[in-house]
Amino acid sequence: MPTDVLMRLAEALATGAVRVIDLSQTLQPSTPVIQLPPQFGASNPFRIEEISHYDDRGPGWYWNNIALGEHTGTHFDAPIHWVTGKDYRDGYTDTIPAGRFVAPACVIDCSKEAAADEKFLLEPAHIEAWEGKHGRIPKGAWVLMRTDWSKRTTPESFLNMKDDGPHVPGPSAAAIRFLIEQRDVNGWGVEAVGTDAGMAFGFEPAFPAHHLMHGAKKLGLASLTNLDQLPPTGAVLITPPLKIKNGSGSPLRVLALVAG
Ligand code: 23J
Ligand code: MN
Repeated sequence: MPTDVLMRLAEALATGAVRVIDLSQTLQPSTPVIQLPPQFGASNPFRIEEISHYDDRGPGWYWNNIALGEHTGTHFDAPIHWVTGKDYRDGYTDTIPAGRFVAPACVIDCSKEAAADEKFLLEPAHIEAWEGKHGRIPKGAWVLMRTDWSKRTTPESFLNMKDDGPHVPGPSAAAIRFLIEQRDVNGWGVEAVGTDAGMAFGFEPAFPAHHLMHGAKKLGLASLTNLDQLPPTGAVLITPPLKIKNGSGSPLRVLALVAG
């Protein structure tokens, strides 16, 4: 019986006592991309183009060229993404300390609330009610908002754009402030296209999950899936972005280690 902690982890993975759950969407040309008002620059959708497929362009190999915006599909938001984080030299995808890419997760289930109200906002009172059942959010943890939004499989229903803006659930500014100031989290993750609520352009401050989290060197994860397969506490996330020089974020594979 191995006693070293990592050898015990390896054995638990081999026996299935610890499972790996993929929290990433499949990246494809139809992957929804955030839509900002037309006066702002636009993020490109995912594109893929075959180089060769065991054919006269390459008889023994298959490969593709890809192109995409940094914030496409399941993706990571680096602190430098927002103007409030612009002076953090360790806030780019290539300079964030790698230790921050492995951290525990607290999952707050807001699926019933989001089903009843597409503009549901998580407030500090919801977080404190969650802590009453599951314990205090530890320093350095990810906090993930489960909404079951990833079960919306058409781009239209996922983005849910209405005349007054996207009707998409997310955090209030007060909830984000609480997670930073009272809990010192690693970052904030959601199932929706961006870490902020759909109507967050009108919040004070605008886009608080970006403005406040990144201003505090915190990280973001967007377009997560399978959050319904995670326990409220106890999962460990592995979330390394691509090491893009001066990158503001990147698509990534998000893995959760779950015991039992
Ligand atoms: C740029 C501007 C506003 C937003 C975003 C990007 C994102 O959600 C993102 O993917 O970081 S809200
Ligand atoms: Mn982003």
